[in-house]
This record gives sequence, C-alpha cells and structure tokens, in this order.
Amino acid sequence: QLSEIGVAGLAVMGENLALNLANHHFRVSAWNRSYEKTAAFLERAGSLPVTGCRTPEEFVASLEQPRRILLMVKAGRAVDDCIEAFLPHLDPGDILMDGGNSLYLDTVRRERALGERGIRFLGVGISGGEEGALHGPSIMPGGDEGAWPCVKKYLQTIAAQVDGVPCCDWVGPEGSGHYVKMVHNGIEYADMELISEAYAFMRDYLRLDNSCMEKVFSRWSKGVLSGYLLDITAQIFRRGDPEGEGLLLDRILDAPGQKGTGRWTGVAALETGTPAPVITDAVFQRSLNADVELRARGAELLPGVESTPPVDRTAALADLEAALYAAKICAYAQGFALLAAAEKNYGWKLNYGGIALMWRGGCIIRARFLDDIKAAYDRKPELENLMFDEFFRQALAVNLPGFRRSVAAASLAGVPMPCMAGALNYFDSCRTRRSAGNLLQAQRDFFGAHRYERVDRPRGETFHTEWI
Ligand code: NBP
Repeated sequence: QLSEIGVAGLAVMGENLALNLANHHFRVSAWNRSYEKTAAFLERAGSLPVTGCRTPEEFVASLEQPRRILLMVKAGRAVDDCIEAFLPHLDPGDILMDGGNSLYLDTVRRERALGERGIRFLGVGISGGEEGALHGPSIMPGGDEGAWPCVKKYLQTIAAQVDGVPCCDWVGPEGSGHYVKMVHNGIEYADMELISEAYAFMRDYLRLDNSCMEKVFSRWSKGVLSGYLLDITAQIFRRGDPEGEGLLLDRILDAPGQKGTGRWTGVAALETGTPAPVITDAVFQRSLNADVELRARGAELLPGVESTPPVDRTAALADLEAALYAAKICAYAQGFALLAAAEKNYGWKLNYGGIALMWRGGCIIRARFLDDIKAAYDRKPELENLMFDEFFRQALAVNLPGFRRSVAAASLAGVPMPCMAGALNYFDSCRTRRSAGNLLQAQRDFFGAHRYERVDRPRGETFHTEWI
C-alpha cells in the first residue's frame, strides 16, 4: 500500500516528525540523503507504518497521488538540491512542503518556480524543537492555498493541541508561513533577552543568590508571564553542575550563539521601516555578549558605577515583574507590526488572531499571554498596534511605574538592559504627539535640500528654505 505522506531529511526534526505522523497511524515514507539515518529511523520506528527509501525515485514512487512530501533538510542549498532530485519524478498537482527554517524570500522564489511546473509548494514554519516535532509542534503553513485541504489533516493532527484547537492553521500565500515563523523567532529572541536582562538585574544589582532567583522565576512563571520560556528558566535554576559543585548555569560561558532567524527578522524590520527595537536589540545583544574578549577589555578600560543607592529588594522585584510584562507587550506589538508590514508589502492577508492561536502551544514562545493577544484581535481585527487594545492599554498603565523605575534603576546601577530600555522608549515614542522629528527635518533640509512639510499646511505640500 502506498504511503500517504513522505518525509525527506531524517535529522532530529525530520525523524521526529515522521514518527509523530506514524504514531498518528498515517502511512509514512522516509528518505534521507545518506542511508544510515534512514536505517536508524526504521529501527526506531519498529512496527509503525513506515517505509524507508534509498533513492528519491523510490521515495516518490512510494507515495499515493497527489503526493505529499515534507522536506526537513537544512535551510538553504539543501532544499534546492532536494527539489532538484525529486522534480523529475513528480507529477503536476503533487505537493512539496518545506518544513525547515527557510528564509521566506527563498520560499517565494521556490513557490513561483515550482508553480510554473504545476507543483504545489508550501513553506511550512515549524517550531518546537525536537521534542515538539515528536509530540506536537506549532505549524505555520503558507503558500499555494489549493494544496492546503490536501495536507491539512496531516499537519493539524500532528500539531500541538490547546483546548482542543490545533496549533496549526492556514497562514496565507507565498512565503507567509515562513515569514510568520521568522517573526516568531524574532519574538523568541526578544522574550529570551528580556528574561535574561531580568536575571542580570537580580544578580548584579539586587545581588540575589541563585535559590532566591529560582523562587522569583518560579513565582513569575505561574502569573501573567506564565509560559514555556519562564518555566524552563526556573528549571535551569534547579540544575546542578554534572561536573562538580554548584549550579550548572554558573559554569556556562556567557557567549550566546544564533542561527540567523533573529537577524532575518531584524533585516525585515529595517527593510520595511518597521520599528522593532526590542527584537533587533535582542539580536545585537547576542552578538555583543558573544564577543567575550571585547567585554573583558571593556571591563578593564571603561569606567563603571562607583556606588548604587540602597535598594528595597521586595519593591524592586515587584517593579521588575511589571517591567518584564510591559516590555513583553511592547515586543509582541513590534512582532505583530512586522506581520502587518509584510501584509502591506506583499499583499498577503494574515489572520493575526489565528497566528496567536498557533503560537499558544508546541512552540518556544507559548504562553498564556497569547490568549490575550487572540482576544485583542477578536475585538478588533484591524488593530493598528497591539498596545492600543483596551486590555493591553490597561495592562501597560498598571505596570508602567514599575517599568520606568526598573529601567531607571538598571541605568543608574550600570546594568545593561537594552531590550527593556528599548521597549520603554518604543512605548514613549508611540505616545509622543510632537516628536523631535521637526529638528531632524530641518537638518536634512539645511544640508541636503531634502524639503520639509509644515504643521500649518496640508500633508504632502513641501518646502525648502535657504538656511544660510
Ligand atoms: P539539519 O538542519 O541539521 O539538517 C540536516 C539534514 O539535512 C540531514 O538530513 C542532511 O542529510 C540534510 N541535508 C544536508 Br545538511 N544537505 C543536503 C543536501 N544537499 N541534500 C539533501 N539533504 C541534505 O537538521 P534538523 O536540525 O533536523 O533541522 C531540519 C530543518 O528544521 C532545518 O531547516 C532547521 O533549521 C529546522 N528546524 C530545526 C529545529 C531544531 O530544533 N533543530 C527547530 C525548528 C526548525 P545527511 O544526513 O545526508 O547529511
């Protein structure tokens, strides 16, 4: 009997997704460039309904028509190589899905090129790491909409389920699935950095010990900030060093890595002129922190803070929780603004509430907070900015004093919190009716005759002044 779906690429993600499909009783074919991974997969799958294939031709031939193939290979060249290998064996109407972390612009290109050959291409963002892949990831499919009914059952069945709702729904045309996944990762960068900044504040300013911080993170993870990232943070504070005394965290080099999806989000923000400072600062801060030598030299050469005023730790912790929550609202507002920018740029129609639902389970940024975002877009689907929703406006108002005090205290203590401060500046900029942009326009007109508009004339009418 032919298989219902094929998975190509059997590294951690592909293998686990194939097992997830087979565990749900779907007949699965599997192929990997090098056969060892296929053999290992067949052994792991045991009696599940799987077929291992040695060649692309054998793989394609093992699938019922229209064929459904999920590519789970390294983003970039490998995806094009696989497409090239499968293409001669495919028929019009067959469906290729790229489930890797591909750049959405590559997906747009591939969908167009394959569409001309009658092959239906989907860019499918998948989040949740290897555990998610096996037990239920968040899945964000976009591309050729005609293919969606043919793959919906498979993707929605293996996705995470929250309150009986699958964390997988149709996102939109072209590269929108991968774009939404990219923005998800940008928000993930911001979320992680904000939590890390709260840690720096507690460790370096409040001088709390690890057990105290564990209690704080555990408490926060049960409140409005409840979600996967705070949950694992609390767990990290309970993990001893397997090689000796003390907490493992204290032995980990403070040089973070990154694979590029945060950077892509930053590039998309710059290219579309969409302010997303919490996300871009999170990317920059990873780079800055990764430069251990620069920071060591800076610690020797640059002046520090002589002394910090006495602090009420209980009050400061309450403020910090408020700051983390308010900054998170700003970060998500920026992420959703990036979605809106893509909608405008590419003419995609995106379902923001649906996207929030897809992120409620299976993925790294899953959190209670996403229900509030869904509710906000239900109240007003064309919401201009998440911060303008009545629930979030109220939440910001309540948490603002603590937010300001935390950023100010960190600044006075010399503890870097670029994302928290960036979030606050974003908030304040968004509520500034008369900005300093008038001076900037004057400067531009002064040196470059770039012209300016006047407050007392209609928009679009421009002026130039001979300044000297
Ligand atoms: P990797 O990203 O490490 O890719 C390894 C797979 O790509 C292997 O199956 C490898 O085959 C195959 N491959 C390569 Br490399 N070059 C190839 C080529 N030219 N032709 C055919 N196959 C090729 O695997 P992964 O970590 O499972 O991730 C798969 C995708 O999912 C990636 O796009 C990743 O960014 C994304 N993703 C990963 C995670 C995660 O937590 N790991 C989470 C979410 C999304 P080989 O065995 O023959 O070398």
